[in-house]
Amino acid sequence: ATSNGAAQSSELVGYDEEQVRLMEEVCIVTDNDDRPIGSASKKTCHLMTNIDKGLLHRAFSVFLFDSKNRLLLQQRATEKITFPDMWTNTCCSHPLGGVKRAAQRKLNHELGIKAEQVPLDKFEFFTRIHYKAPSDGKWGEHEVDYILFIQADVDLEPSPNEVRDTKYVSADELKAMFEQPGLKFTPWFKLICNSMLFEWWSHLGTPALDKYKGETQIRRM
Ligand code: DMA
Ligand code: MN
Repeated sequence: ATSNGAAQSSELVGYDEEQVRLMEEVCIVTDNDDRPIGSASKKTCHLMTNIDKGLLHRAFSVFLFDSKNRLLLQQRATEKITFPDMWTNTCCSHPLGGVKRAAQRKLNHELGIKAEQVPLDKFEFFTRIHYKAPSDGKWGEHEVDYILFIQADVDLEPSPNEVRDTKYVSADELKAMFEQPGLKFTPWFKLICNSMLFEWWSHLGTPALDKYKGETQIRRM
């Protein structure tokens, strides 16, 4: 017997207990222009039956670069209910308050990075992307995703329940990974890679990057 509300629902039978528990977290439900219109559980927000009716929620994606301009990738744990085992950007989740504070908290939760190594004022907001992507038929994503960069050298202690592997890559090394058969990437990471990422990355640490920051328009992808 369990008192866990999410665990009792048939959709979540057979999944990792901790990941099932996290499906009870709350997400901000928004309209197409990212205006909050309510809240719903992570489970509700990620069921394709609800996404197909238009349910949309707010998310964030962190891209962490080290001082050598290498991007930190993670491979999602096999235990993840959505997009398991796929390679993706450093860290993603759903904010309840400020996205930078949520990013700092999730970098610690997923990767064991101490808050003092990723201070809030080091995060740079670039833009928001609105995208929809199925995971396995039952589950999927439909988000307005805040894209954040941070450049910092950090110590990693990944949480095995969240992260299967990590890897620092240069832009060329990432492009080579895309050619490797058998590696799978999350849809939102591919969307960002196929649009803005490599251009922004090429300007990392230079004033030329500034013009890309703080975009007000939501990019529809
Ligand atoms: C959700 O990420 C956010 C995006 C941008 C896909 P996630 O599935 O890793 O969220 P969580 O870590 O909360 O499970
Ligand atoms: Mn989501």
